[in-house]
Amino acid sequence: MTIGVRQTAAGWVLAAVVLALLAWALPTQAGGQDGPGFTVPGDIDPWIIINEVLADPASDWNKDGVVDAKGDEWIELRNVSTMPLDLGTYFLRDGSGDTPDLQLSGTIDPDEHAIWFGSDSVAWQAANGLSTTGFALNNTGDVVQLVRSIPGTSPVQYELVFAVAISDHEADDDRSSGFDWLRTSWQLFDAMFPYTGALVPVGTGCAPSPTAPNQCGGNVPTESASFGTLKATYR
Ligand SMILES: [Ca+2]
Ligand SMILES: [Ca+2]
Ligand SMILES: [Ca+2]
Repeated sequence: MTIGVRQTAAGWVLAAVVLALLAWALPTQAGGQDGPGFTVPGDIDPWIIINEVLADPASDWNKDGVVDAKGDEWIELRNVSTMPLDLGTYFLRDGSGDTPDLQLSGTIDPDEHAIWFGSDSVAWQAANGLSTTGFALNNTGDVVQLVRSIPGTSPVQYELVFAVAISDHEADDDRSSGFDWLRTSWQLFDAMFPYTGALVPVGTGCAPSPTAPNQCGGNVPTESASFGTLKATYR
């Protein structure tokens, strides 16, 4: 599944992705939510975003000594709110089916960039008697979803929190893609395997940045309005 992420407004990206995902019918609740920098439809919770994804690893990203197509995939989340958030009810999954690939845990601080590897997913799946497929992010493109369990549902149901779409040329050896600092565009980080084609997102020559802010070219957080979060990031 490939969804264009060419739009310049992050909200637009989300709207397009979410509309495409509605057929998968995650349980819905009434009302939209507004958050920092976003006005979004439906159930989208803008306080935590999928900030960067690397779907086709060719390096030992999780530093376990082995380069593994499954274990070294990674997904970076960013807390774009102003408060610490408990991740215990959040899950990650790709576009194949409703079953989550990983339950998250711990808390994420404001502007913290937290990362989960395919190996984390495998470990969680093994511990829960599930098939150990990991995230299984398709190298021809995929959708990555952050979902949250709905309290009181049995069997447990999930609501969509955030989703991004990765296209074929983004899911190639050690290329990641993600939002710029202001979350206004979706960029390709292809320093390790330059992309010279014309598809968007186009090549930037910038490097993947697991657990760090996505900064690329002039795309550095310099606005005075974000000084507080900037300070928090580098404290
Ligand atoms: Ca993959
Ligand atoms: Ca590894
Ligand atoms: Ca990053």
